[in-house]
Amino acid sequence: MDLPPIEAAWKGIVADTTATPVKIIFDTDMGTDIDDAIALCFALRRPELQVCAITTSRGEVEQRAAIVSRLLQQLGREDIPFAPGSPRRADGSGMWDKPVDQFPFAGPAADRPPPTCAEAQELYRRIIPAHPGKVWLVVVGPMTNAAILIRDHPDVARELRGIVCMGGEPVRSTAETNIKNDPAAAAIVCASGLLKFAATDDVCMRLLMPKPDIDRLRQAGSPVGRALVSLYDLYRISQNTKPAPVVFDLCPVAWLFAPELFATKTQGWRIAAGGVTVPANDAPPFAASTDVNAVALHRLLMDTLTR
Ligand SMILES: [Ca+2]
Repeated sequence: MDLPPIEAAWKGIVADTTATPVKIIFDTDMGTDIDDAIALCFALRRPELQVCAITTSRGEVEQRAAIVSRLLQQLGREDIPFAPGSPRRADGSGMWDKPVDQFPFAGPAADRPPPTCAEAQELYRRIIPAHPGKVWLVVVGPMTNAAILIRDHPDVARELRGIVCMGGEPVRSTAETNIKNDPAAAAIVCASGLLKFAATDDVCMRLLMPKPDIDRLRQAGSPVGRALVSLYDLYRISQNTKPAPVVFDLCPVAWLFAPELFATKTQGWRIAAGGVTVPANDAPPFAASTDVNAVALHRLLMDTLTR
């Protein structure tokens, strides 16, 4: 870590792990890659965390919300409110990236609960002010919904404890997918001062979930294991660029209660053309990951999902 704990606390860029469970809203582009569902299941099973709501992003937000609905139903967590987010980017442009391959998991609409609210912002306005200064927004897709909250409902955004995200790649100067999918949204979030931790692409890449892990889930036969294997089998049909799932989205969730698993560098970002994240001295600081104890975090993940 580049910051001693007291200095980090003074800067407000550590989670308050003494006030557990940490309340989170999970904002996800679930349905394309598999790591969103893995990270959500992890969060639901951690006693240190309380998932207060789930919202969706990256176009096809209704399909992604339908997957969330079925997943919550299968896990017996229909008490958790969820809503689709904005189908358009923060600047109003249309967004289409990749098909929602896992949508068949959702099954018929009549067999699963409908969204709690018509739209994510309504859910944010309901949940965040009810727990002022307590709720973290965990953004593991494009930052669209967070940016719209900050821009259109700043009084509600100010009542967040903070935002953590999976996104950005300040080392290699390439555009990471979540930032690239809505650069205008990322610019709003990075300028807001609300971002406290970013799990960067180069660091998250170190967290793999190879086939023996999937086999363990399959053998576990638990509701979590069955749901994740069902989603994984749909994901495997289409994906062909990775040797195994990379569990990107686990990182910001884990940081909220186990920040010691990460090394970080305090920096701010500006968003350059195409969604490249560039360190900038005049941007509000947050903790950007520079390393992760991948062995310990992988063990924590598998213990949590299979116990
Ligand atoms: Ca994601």
